[in-house]
Amino acid sequence: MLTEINFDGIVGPSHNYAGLSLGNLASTRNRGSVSRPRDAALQGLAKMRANLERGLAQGWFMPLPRPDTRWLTRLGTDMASADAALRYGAMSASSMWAANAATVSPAPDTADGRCHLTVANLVTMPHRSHEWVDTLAQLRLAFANENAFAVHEPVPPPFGDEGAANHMRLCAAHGESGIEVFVYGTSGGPFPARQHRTASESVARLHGLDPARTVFAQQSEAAIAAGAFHNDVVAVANERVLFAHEAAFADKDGLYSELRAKLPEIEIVEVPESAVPLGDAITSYLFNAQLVTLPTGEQALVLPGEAQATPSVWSWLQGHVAGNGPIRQLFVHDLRESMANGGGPACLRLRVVADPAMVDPRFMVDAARLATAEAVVREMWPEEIHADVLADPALWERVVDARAALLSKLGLEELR
Ligand code: SUG
Repeated sequence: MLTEINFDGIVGPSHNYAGLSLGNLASTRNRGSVSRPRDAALQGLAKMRANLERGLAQGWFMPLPRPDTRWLTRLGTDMASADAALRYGAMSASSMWAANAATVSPAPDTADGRCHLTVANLVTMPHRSHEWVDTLAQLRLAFANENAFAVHEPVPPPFGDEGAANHMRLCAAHGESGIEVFVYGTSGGPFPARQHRTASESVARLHGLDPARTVFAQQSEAAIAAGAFHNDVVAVANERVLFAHEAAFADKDGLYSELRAKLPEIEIVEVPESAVPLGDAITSYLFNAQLVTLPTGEQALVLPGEAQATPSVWSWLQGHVAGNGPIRQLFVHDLRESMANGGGPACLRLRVVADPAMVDPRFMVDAARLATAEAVVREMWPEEIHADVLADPALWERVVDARAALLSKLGLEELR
């Protein structure tokens, strides 16, 4: 039975605000702020529990090893002597944003009938460029069943690939064959375009997608320049619904007509600039909501608190649910620790359409396993991290021990 499973990244114990992501306005704005790793992880786990209680299939990924001493070794240094930029990079908890772990093509879309995953190389940002090694190890464990899954190595540099954050799938129902939309950037004004078209095309080839059911669309330069460093900051799709800001795409009319031709039942919900200015969409993360299909068949948005706190956004949403639009319910979550680094509800999860029975059960979540993870987080995760403390060996040790405790409680020691 094919189901959409949301795999959320558990926020790691080194979560901090080092301001490493140029073009991600929240990351830059919060540089040097005091982070709260324990609250951050609990906020993420609370979202997982709520989605589970809503009847959605939920999985998770473990935090990656931090500090990443193997990366520093390859750079000829270590935590004691590395400069601050490399030390911050080695301590980053950025793998929490699982939407950047991989691009996923479910079995009904691929030539060999398996679900294909390509780990993202994340080459544009140094602090994220070393995630893929440990993410790949984790994907190979979670999706080890070769009858159901094919897990690919990253597309080689210099072709930047940021995974599912720049990929949307439209279909009549998750278990049916879909249209896969790859969104790439060419320029972003002062900011980098992180997803390269060559990378997107490579992933589509590796996954064995039907070219007639694959679409490549350019992200608008204005959106990147305004802070939409990934497409999922300005657009999200679920089944037959595409929910996007008017300014998301370079050629929206061309894209919409191509999509309508390929999937006649598509419903495009476009939010105009006059109702929600692009700047409000980006600070509120309206489009970085999880757009999900509830067991009733209704679609719902899982939103960050910032969406409710932004008047233009909240009034647009209230108007939509009061009318006949396809989004019928709104759920709001406090994810402010992740949001302060530019990561909303949709960034925190990787969608995999698969049979949950084919996934390594240690990566599937239930209430008891959530309680286990919460207990470890409450006991072991640092309460606060000031950016200057990232140089303190006692913190490095604490982060290593906290992750080790989690892996051991969840039976995942082989990821150490
Ligand atoms: O890559 N932030 C992440 C946020 C990723 C959000 N993901 C999606 N949109 N899918 C990024 O910019 C901040 C790290 C720092 O500043 O310390 C960071 O990496």
